[in-house]
Amino acid sequence: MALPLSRCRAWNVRRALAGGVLSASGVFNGHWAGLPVAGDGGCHGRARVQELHYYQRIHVNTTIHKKPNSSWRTPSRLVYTTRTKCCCNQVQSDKQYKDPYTLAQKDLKNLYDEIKRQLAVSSDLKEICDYYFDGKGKAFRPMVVILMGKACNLHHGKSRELLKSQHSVGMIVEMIHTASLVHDDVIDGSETRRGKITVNKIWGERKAILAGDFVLSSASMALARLGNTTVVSIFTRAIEDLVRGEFMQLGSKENENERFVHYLEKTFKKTASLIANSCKAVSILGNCNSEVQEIAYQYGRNLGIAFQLVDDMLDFTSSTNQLGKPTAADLKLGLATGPVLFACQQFPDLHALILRRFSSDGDVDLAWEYVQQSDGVQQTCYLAHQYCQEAIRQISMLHPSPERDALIQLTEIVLNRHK
Ligand code: GRG
Repeated sequence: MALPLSRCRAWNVRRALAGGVLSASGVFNGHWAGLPVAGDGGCHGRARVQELHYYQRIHVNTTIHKKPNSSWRTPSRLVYTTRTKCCCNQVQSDKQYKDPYTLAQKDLKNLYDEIKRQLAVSSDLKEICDYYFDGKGKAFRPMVVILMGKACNLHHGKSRELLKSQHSVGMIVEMIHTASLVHDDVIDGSETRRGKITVNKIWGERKAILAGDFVLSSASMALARLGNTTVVSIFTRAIEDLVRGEFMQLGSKENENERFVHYLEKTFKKTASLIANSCKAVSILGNCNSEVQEIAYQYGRNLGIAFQLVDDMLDFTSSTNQLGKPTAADLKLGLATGPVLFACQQFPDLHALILRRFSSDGDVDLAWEYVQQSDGVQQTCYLAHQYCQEAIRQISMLHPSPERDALIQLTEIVLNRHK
């Protein structure tokens, strides 16, 4: 019998909540990392009152699609209209949501050249370090940082132009991210990344580790040059979280509920912390008050968790060509991500496979089949939707601006991305 999808989703997420899995009071490192909760969405407007309407069409219809394919998420869209009202309640303008990449393009243009200048060394170390800064990455993190910097500047009535220090944060975040990818590929023994052969496969593991270290140290120098100790400590925390998140990924939990908490905490540390903290850093550099700093942080945190949940979904729904890396990679590494954890609620036989990290013959194929037969992918997508909605709620507290609207638009791009 086909269950109504919305009810089925709600049941699973609610069941997780009842088991303490997604507790709103679950605090990780001082930051709540549970399911987003709805709030009052307070308005920071002075002369103008801003209204945001959004609604959700989660799925074409409400029955489970047993075999999701890569296009099933396409109709899943958040649709928004923003109306700006004067205090006399007259609508002043309807804002068109801008494409985030177009809006950030000017500031993104020379990013990779500047990074290469930062990595000022001769010898083959330079060649290895430059390898991924070829302009082929999505530059997702710098784009978020650039848009956030401008949205924060405008919120405080300053020029929309990005400060030099804020621009440097865009560069620093991409360098730290790339250094972590180089190390990650060594840990996982990966052979391809961004459609290219990995650094470890071309130059060997020892040189890859050293190149990652070098990129990280160059990023640290650029950070020190900003001369802001608060921003330095924010990034130190983000780097610590990256390492802790990666370390957490090496372990797991026996208990089903603890496993989900562990997964979300790992997701925050490994992916969302860097995005959240770099959003906070640009708000600090723009002299924003603590309230706006928190909005920037929370937007980045929620968007970052959603980004990783979608990444985990793509491992089951995308093709190797689309991703630039093999699919089912997580299962092959022994990792139980969102789709598997949700599938385990429907197919408890998965529990044993998760515990032995899919190490027996046929485990990977069997787990893959369970996930395809379950609604684990849809559940993960639904959870990503929830985090995106919270990201929207947070960023909507800033004054309307094209950059703020682009950050809202970005949540949809995150949910619908295919690579
Ligand atoms: C800080 C050097 C250093 C190491 C930290 C290895 C490690 C320890 C952390 C790994 C963290 C890691 C690999 C996170 C992956 C996050 C993620 C989803 C990456 C994919 O991001 P995309 O899709 O990739 O933005 P592109 O290739 O487009 O940049």
